[in-house]
Amino acid sequence: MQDFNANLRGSRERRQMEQAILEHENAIKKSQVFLAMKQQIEQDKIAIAKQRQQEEKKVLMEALKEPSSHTVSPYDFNRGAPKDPDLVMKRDKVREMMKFAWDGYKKYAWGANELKPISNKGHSANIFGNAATGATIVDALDTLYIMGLQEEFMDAREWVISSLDMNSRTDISVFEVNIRFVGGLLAAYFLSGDHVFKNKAKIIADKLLPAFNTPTGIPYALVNPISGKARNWGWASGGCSILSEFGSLHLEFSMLTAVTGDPVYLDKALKIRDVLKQVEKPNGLYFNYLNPKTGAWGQRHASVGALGDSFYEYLIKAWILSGHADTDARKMYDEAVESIEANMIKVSAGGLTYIGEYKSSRVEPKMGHLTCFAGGMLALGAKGSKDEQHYIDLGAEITRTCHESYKHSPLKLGPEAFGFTGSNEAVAVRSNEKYYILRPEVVESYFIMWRITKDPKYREWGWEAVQALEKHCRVGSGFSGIKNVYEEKPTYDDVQQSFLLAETLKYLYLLFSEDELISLDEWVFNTEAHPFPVSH
Ligand code: DMJ
Repeated sequence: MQDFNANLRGSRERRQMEQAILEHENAIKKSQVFLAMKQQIEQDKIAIAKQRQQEEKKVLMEALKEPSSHTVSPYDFNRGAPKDPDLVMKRDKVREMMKFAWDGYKKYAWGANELKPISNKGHSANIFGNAATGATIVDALDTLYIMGLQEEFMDAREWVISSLDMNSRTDISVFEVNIRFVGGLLAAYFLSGDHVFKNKAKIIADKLLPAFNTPTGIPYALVNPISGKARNWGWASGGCSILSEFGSLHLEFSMLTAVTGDPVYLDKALKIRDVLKQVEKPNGLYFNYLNPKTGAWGQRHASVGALGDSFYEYLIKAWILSGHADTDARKMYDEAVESIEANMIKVSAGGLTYIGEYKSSRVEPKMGHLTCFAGGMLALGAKGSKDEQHYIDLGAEITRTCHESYKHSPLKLGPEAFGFTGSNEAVAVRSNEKYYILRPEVVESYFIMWRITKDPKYREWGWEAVQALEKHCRVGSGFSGIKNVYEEKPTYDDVQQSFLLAETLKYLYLLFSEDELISLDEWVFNTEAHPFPVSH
């Protein structure tokens, strides 16, 4: 009986084992099939991407043969050269820094999005979809042109024709591609008059259009350039789109319509504006998150820094760019600024004016480096407002506060965010806010404030920034961000952001040029500092 039971158990165990082996083998076979399918899908995607790339190149070449209805003459970059030897020296220094940053990128990271100036290799952030799409080349084009770095500009042009390809297989950010690529190419077109740039801008902008297929017309944040599938960032308040992202398309899209004659771009931008005009604005505030399916706000946070910033900038700039014809934009800007002033602008105990972060009816006494562009924006919006001097003064105060944040660091470079509580004002409190990544907003405000007020302190502050960048950020083959601006001996993040070349160095160069070079009466900068001509 014992033997019988043991046999029975033995054969049951054996059957179970055989069954397990069978299942295991089936699973292996299945995963091999899945792997083969995955490889096939990847290969198909590569094939589609290659085919698209070739088709686009053909379209580009064909378009170049045809006479264009929209033409511009090349801009004379020699205008606005300073005569004062001190200014000449300072401007030449900035030009040399640009050349250094460019040469390092060209030598070690050509075609990659950005340079790692210490490890001497390419770098890409996920905003670019992790593909090598030459963000630095496109972002730098107009700065090279303005600085008269002609050989470098022509190298960049060649690369745009032969290799600029946005058919990456991963999702790309609608906002980043718009401000850096579409904006950069359009500005290169307006300055050089070369149709290559205009046609390439259209090819890239067209890849963003599927993101607008939502019930409200508010676009998603990310789009796949091959499949056209779009989605929002997983972290953005339950599937919401972000105000600074979908609110910063108007300048580029209205310019695209102007140069191509195709109304589709401006229509998309106006649809967004309609939604924003109609949505309820408690206390007159726009919040950072909006659901593209329902048109309702998400989390009730408002900011003139991260997540909100360039939406406000684009309202006033749309008015200026249109030659003051876009009165809707002006009205929206004036009302928004009044609400920001009433709800978010505070004066610290030490007398510093700052724009705080509005979070569910409370204002956090903290300002981001990103918010520092607002000094320039407020001064730019002064003309045509109810009280011109008031807004110039407000812009000046915000700019002074941002300068304080630089002054308080031993490196004379400002942190990512700084607080206003306790006795140490305009200083970063949290350790993860002490970094500086070559951002432009503070020098951007120096530049605009200088052009509007002619107060020499803005040039002095700009020169302080040049010296600090040169002394602390210049490393190996380029410029690097710094992990903690309060450490006398800096440690580096080893990334040369493309906006150093697009914005920071461009604004500094213009700060030491005369007003005729990219006059503010004739040009409007997009949020990545790419200039577009004012419509007359
Ligand atoms: C740039 O890409 C643009 O200026 C954008 O509007 C905000 N952030 C960076 C620079 O800091």
